[in-house]
Amino acid sequence: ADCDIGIYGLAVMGQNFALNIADHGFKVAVYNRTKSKITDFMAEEAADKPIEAAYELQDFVNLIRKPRVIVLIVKAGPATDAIIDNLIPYLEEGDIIIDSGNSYYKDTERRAAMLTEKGFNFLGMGISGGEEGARHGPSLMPGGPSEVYARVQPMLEAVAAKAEGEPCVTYLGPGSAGHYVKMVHNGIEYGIMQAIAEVYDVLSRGAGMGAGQIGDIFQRWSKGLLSSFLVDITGNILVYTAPEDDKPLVDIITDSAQQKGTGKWTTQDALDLGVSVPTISAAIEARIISALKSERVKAATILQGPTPSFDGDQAQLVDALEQALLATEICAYAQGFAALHSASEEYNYHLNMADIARIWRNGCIIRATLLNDMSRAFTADNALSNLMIAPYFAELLAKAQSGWRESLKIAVGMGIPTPALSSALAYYDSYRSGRLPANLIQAQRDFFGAHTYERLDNTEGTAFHTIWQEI
Ligand code: 2AM
Repeated sequence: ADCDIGIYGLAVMGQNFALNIADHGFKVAVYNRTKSKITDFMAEEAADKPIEAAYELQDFVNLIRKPRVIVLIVKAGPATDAIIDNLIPYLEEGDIIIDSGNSYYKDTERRAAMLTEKGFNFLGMGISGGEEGARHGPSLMPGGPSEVYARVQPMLEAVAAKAEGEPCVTYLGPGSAGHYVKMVHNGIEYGIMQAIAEVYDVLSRGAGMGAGQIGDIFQRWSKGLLSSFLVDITGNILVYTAPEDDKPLVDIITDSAQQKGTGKWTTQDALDLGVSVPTISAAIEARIISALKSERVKAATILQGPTPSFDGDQAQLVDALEQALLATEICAYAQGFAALHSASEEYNYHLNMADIARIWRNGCIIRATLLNDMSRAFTADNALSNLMIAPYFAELLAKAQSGWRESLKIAVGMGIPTPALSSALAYYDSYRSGRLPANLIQAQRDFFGAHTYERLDNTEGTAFHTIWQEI
């Protein structure tokens, strides 16, 4: 029993995380339900590494030094419950289980309570960065008891991505804080991906540019304020043509997006908490509509709209869209942080927003240069009610807004849908409106349901009701 840690689950993420840990001087025990994956892994990637395999659960657990640390990197949901149940008979008091799947945060709460009750320790830890991140440094989002985190902190700091030398991992908060933060990370990711896709659509279907040309634009943008993983890979994707094809691969890919649920959970929970996350929600809805491929193809022959064409200045459109994308990204992050702010109060996570921005700077899918500035903004004020009003971001939005508005006018005129870019602008315009038309909503509610209203000229919050019309 001299392994420092056990990894349960040898799909690609698990394999890569095991290799990453082994590369940092830790001895790793590995196990997987399907035995052939263990055999293959040991014969190839893990050969010559300080990795030991077991083919039975008892042997796996025996390989690990006590108190044991076992990381689960398996399918989220019932499979995770089944695996924990199977492991329990082999565990001893004080052993630590870390669930690194994309678990729903309420499942994490439940598992933490169950395992703690039995005398075991549990951390729910989000991992982001995909296969590459798991192999060479992911962003890690752990939650649970702080003293349990302290015991695995050196190992996690060693394997996490680094940003300006600092590890992209920190203790986030109790209970399900880690999985909650990971969930919101994925919600922001959905919003940004959709915004990028809309910009591509305006340039492609709208302005008639080829994928390669648009790819060059994204590659240029990725060197500026938009510098980020998602903008960078978009540039690389758009300029790619497979050797066997005669056109860019992106042009051949079916336009139906799939989803696994973490983005949707962000919207669902935000609605429960009464937080507005319209750009994240727009992205979920856009994926849902995209999946209606055959309905859309039929409707295209029935429903009328302009045929996209653009005879304006392409360079100006490109600059305007750069501003629209920048502003929308800021709004997506602002909505995500607002969701975290409410969740932190509601679930007593005591989240430190600057820390979260800091560990998202590298390793994860939403890594972006702007996160440095977000970290600074929250360091200056952790209780910041909305990222948009931090001076640096208010200034960026002020500069971006004319291009943002211009590009949306063009998109709307051409009939190109821009749910993420438009919802972000509506979010910005609503949030900066000292007066919204909710006075009329209140009047309507009072008219048909006697729900009462308050008056601007009455500061005591008195409830008024009017008989609007004799019936
Ligand atoms: P497998 O290789 O045996 O399918 C991602 O799917 C990972 O989760 C894989 O390692 C997979 O194991 C594991 N997994 C999924 N469902 C499981 C279950 N019910 N029990 C054990 N492992 C499971």
